[in-house]
Amino acid sequence: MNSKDITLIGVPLEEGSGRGGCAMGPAAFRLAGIVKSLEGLGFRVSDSGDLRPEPATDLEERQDAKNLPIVGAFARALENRTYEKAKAGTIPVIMGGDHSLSMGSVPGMARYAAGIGRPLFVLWIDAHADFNSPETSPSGNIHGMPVAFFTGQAEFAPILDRDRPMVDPRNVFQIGIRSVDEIERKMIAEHGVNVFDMRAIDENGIAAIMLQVIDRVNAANGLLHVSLDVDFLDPDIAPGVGTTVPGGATFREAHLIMEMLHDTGLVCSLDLVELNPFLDDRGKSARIMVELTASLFGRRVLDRPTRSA
Ligand code: HAR
Ligand code: MN
Ligand code: MN
Ligand code: MN
Repeated sequence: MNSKDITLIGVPLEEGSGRGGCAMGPAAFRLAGIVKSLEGLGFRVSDSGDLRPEPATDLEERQDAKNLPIVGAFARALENRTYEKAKAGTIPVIMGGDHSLSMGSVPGMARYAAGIGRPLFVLWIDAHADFNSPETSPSGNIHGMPVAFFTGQAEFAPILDRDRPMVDPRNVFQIGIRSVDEIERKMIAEHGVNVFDMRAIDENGIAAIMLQVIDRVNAANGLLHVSLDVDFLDPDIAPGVGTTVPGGATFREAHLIMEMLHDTGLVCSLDLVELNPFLDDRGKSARIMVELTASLFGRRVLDRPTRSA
């Protein structure tokens, strides 16, 4: 999208993750200078503050989808806020919060995309596939379920309208995957999710993978929502996350993804998720996430001829 307006949406949600800390994420992103760094790139940035919904009284507590009343309330509030801010012509940047928030941000963008007649694609940058359902989840933590939810494969409660636009699982690209549960592995294959695991990155390099993704979105005249989980990065460079998995992406691999995406102009919205400031080392994970955001929105070292579509 070519908008020069960004709306920040704070989502202090941690109940999807099974531990405390992610609720401090929005404050840490602000402290790490996200507003100034985007303004420095020529954007008008409006911080819409933090969502603070009350737990939904119509959703029930259950052991296989923990804290559903509050997670569901956040999904509803965020679906709406994301949709409205996109419809107003701005680029929503969602500061999480754990990854269950994508049960709100992605459906909100799917509603927006459907309204303008374009397909929504999702780039899921994560160590995890997050394709569990309450039936398959080993933990009951909802942050392991959002992809199954927004593709319509895990409608485990009346959280959002069942007739809402879903994302076609074949329009989901996952990069950096290195921790997948047994049933999840079958599910993502069965539904045609495009998965580039760490081995694919090692064997082909990030650039070749990204060109495939970009070509697919371009060919369909799609919009691209980017969902960036801190644990995509190697724990050495980003320790501020509850679910570290060894063998993650390097600083340069992550930046190259963002730089290549910027040049396409396809990105319509961004989730920054799973940052846990309580586990961080002197703010370094918050800072690297803000730097990656800057790269996505055009920070560059030297000018380059833009790759045409
Ligand atoms: N697959 C595991 C589960 O469902 C762990 C999921 C962890 N997810 C995140 N987000 N940290 O990617 O319980
Ligand atoms: Mn995740
Ligand atoms: Mn993850
Ligand atoms: Mn199915």
